[in-house]
Amino acid sequence: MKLVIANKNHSSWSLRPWLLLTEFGIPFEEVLIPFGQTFDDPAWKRAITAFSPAGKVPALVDGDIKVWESLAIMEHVADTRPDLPIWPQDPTARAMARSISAEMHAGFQALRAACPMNLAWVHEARDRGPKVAADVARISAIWREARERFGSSGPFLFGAFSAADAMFAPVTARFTGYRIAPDSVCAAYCEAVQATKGFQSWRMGAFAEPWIIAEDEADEPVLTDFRSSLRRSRVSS
Ligand SMILES: N[C@@H](CCC(=O)N[C@@H](CS)C(=O)NCC(=O)O)C(=O)O
Repeated sequence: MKLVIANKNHSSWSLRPWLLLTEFGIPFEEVLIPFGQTFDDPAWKRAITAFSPAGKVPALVDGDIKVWESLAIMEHVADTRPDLPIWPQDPTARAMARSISAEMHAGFQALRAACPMNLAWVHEARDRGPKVAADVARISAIWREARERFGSSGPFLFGAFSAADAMFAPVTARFTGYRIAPDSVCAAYCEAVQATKGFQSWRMGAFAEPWIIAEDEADEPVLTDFRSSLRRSRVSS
């Protein structure tokens, strides 16, 4: 299998299936096609369209089969690996996991627009308006409900890591990067996702990237820049 992705620092949709495959130990070849200066760079579009008719990342190529859209990729992985608990086994938990993953896939535009994913940067906490607050409230309600009803066997939404956690992983990065900490349950959940080997490895890849996509950066002060700190520590050691 080939998973086609873009910049690890910025491409939140790419992170989702990458993390799923990595956490479940499913072998795949990573094909990273860096964005150009902007998201509609024609050379990037041409390159990505060879893998995805939608012209977006992520895209999965499994032999002759092409799958695009992060959620469809996860379903394809679940279909092809029925031996793995990609979705929770319990039907009630699985129904909720699928519903909240679809809700994530289709929603939370206010949070996504106001707080673009940039793993290298941490911004100051501030009021980002009622629509972002409503998204944050709904996401925290989802996380609290899943943790309370189904999460007793582990630190993830349904106990063990599942596709639902992969779907929400970039949101945990936004909560950290924009210092959104609604409550201790959500803070602990963000920590658990970011402590996975997969997330850590993706983040190190992101820190090693030189690219910044100006149109996708929040226009506000950066409190911490992990990439420059990393470069400084490499130079001084
Ligand atoms: N709904 C899609 C969203 C994919 C998406 O918007 N990907 C972004 C990168 S994170 C992209 O390819 N942007 C380039 C563009 O829109 O031209 C999915 O779930 O895969």
